[in-house]
Amino acid sequence: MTQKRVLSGIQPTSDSFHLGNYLGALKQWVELQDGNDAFYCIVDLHALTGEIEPALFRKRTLASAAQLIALGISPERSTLFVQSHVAEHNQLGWIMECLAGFGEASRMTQFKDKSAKGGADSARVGLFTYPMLQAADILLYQAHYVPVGEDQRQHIELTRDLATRFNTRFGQTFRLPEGHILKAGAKIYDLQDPTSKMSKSSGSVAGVLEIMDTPEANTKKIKSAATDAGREVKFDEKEKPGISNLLTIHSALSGRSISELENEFEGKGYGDFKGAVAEVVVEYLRPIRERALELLEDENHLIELLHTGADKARVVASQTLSHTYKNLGLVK
Ligand code: ATP
Ligand code: LTN
Repeated sequence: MTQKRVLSGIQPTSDSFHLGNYLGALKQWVELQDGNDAFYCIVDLHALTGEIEPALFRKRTLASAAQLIALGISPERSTLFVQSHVAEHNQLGWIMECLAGFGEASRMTQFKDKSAKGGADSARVGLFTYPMLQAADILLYQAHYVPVGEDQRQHIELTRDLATRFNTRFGQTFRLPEGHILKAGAKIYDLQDPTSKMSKSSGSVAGVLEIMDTPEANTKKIKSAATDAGREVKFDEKEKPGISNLLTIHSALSGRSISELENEFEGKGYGDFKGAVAEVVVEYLRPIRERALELLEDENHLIELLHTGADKARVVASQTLSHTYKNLGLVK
């Protein structure tokens, strides 16, 4: 088979994915379905590293599935599944934890950032071991490519290091995956604070453009986005982080180049430009939101699709796991 394996995951940590998730990662997920053997996973176990509320958590997992399908992940062409449905993830996760060094795990910036945010005492052990479970997600499927946003680069590097270490010590077992990280759109910033990334768990949603938000809410967020000194619509990430972020968003969704947009808005103010960005965003998201809401009306059907996905995923995952156990000398 000449098709390449693709694997990625996303946490069901909010009612809605945001435009950063879409432009940084999910848009690539959709594109990579063509010509590849793609596995996409809703990583509910990873989400347990934060606060959860059971009823809401269940709802969010299903809403994540609905949004993924609505934005173009086809359950027929790809394998779409929930991480906790495939127990091999935990099983290989443990092996990865036994392979990783305490020092290298301590250097993971996502862990450092997230544990610093909540205070050292509130950080869970699971937050620390999170990257090893992620490595297991990837290595189980012998993935060639892992489409993610820029913030995940370090976790992919760790995954490669762990795979190399295992292969060297115990014999060829895992393929070394490569990150598939876009240059444009790889990092979308918060509209209110354009120096930090747009994030589901940032605390405030005022600067976060959500797929499931109403058109009115998203228009309002864009119109009240923080802008920069001056009045010129120009891409300059240092001096004009707010406007540059909006230019990136417009360009990624409209398919028009940044310089084309700069020319169009030359001599016009920020107000006109924001109006145009709002229109592009709202019209792009409208059909996605509607389709997701439609899918959520039939929960049983959605769950059935996810079970079918998990059955397909398990076939591949169990093969890798038994090969791993064998190479480790675990008695069968
Ligand atoms: P959380 O705040 O709960 O960590 P998040 O909003 O950062 O969530 P994740 O579930 O961690 O989202 O990420 C899903 C995917 O979206 C990842 O591949 C990540 O790289 C990408 N991503 C997240 N935020 C952005 C962003 N602001 N710009 C570009 N890509 C992003
Ligand atoms: N850590 C990732 C989510 C994630 C993931 C994965 C991404 C978990 N497992 C496997 C790619 C491949 C995040 O925070 N975005």
